[in-house]
Amino acid sequence: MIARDVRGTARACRLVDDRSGDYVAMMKDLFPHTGRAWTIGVTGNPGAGKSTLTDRLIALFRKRGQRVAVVAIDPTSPFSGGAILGDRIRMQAHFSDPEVFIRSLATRGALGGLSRSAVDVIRVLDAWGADVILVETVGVGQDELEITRTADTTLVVMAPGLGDDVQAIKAGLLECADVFAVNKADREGADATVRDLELMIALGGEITSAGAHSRGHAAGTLDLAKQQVRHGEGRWVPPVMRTVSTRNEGLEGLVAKLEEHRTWLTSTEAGGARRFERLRESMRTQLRESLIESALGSIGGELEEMAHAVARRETDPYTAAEQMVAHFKGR
Ligand SMILES: Nc1nc2c(ncn2[C@@H]2O[C@H](COP(=O)(O)OP(=O)(O)OP(=O)(O)O)[C@@H](O)[C@H]2O)c(=O)[nH]1
Ligand SMILES: [Mg+2]
Repeated sequence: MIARDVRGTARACRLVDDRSGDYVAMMKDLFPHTGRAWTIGVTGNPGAGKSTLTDRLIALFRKRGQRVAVVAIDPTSPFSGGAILGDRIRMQAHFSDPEVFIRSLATRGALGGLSRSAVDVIRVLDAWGADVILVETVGVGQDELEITRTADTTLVVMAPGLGDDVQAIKAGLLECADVFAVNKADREGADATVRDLELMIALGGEITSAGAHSRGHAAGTLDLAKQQVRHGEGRWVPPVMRTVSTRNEGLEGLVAKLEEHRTWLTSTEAGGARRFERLRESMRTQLRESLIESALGSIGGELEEMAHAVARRETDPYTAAEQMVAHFKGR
């Protein structure tokens, strides 16, 4: 894989999927070879045009001579059954390009679930030598939000006429957004979506950056709020870009903004702090999963017994959990 072998890399991805054999040992070995890739999360409502946009982004990055990896997450949600097939069709042109690696990940019931697999696969592709890793997720569900939080740069794709537009995207997703693309800008309602988003960003920024003293009086004008945000602690203000990915319009401008964000991440104190925060967060997730795994392994049948005891009302779930933790610690 480190020799940039595609088949080896695919095999490594499967090891991650199965979490079998020497998976952890492999992850340890390859970690020193990671840290070079730029991870861009592409998220947003079902059908907003994420895959079409991703396909265009692949083409743009390839034109610049960069190696590109794509991780398409299939949430197997009621919204996008068959998403993988659709994604594959939309990115078809790149499948024969040896400098492009496309990998799909399905939601699994496995412990640690999707987000851990995604983080690991991203590391594998980083070690493979990807310059850019595009991670497509539908912006619904906790798992997906978590994945979005692991990206260096998060692109939120919106489309006009998808119901309540701005209201439809989750607050958590809004917090994650570094750049917005109002895709399908050829459709009616794009202007309104752009306006709503800009207002929302300005208000959100004002509330968090100006803090307590601005509470209590009505929000200022859009421009005023924007100015306050821009001057606050080197904060990044998510730009709102228009794209028509089916016609390849607005993509160069979008990439320019994504790159601006990358520069912000790597060259400012606030960006560095955010990168560190993300790393710490991913380690916390890893720790939580490792703890649960080893606790369940060590407790064994006790969980089952405790559940029966709780069902018979001999004890309560709180005491049961405390006892199990005590036993686990004592081992
Ligand atoms: N009019 C118009 N249609 C677009 C544009 N971008 C994508 N589409 C169409 O919108 C549909 C959905 O596009 P996808 O790229 O599959 O959207 P997605 O967000 O990946 O969808 P899921 O993965 O299922 O959530 C397709 O039929 C695209 O051809 C655009 O800019 N304008
Ligand atoms: Mg898609």
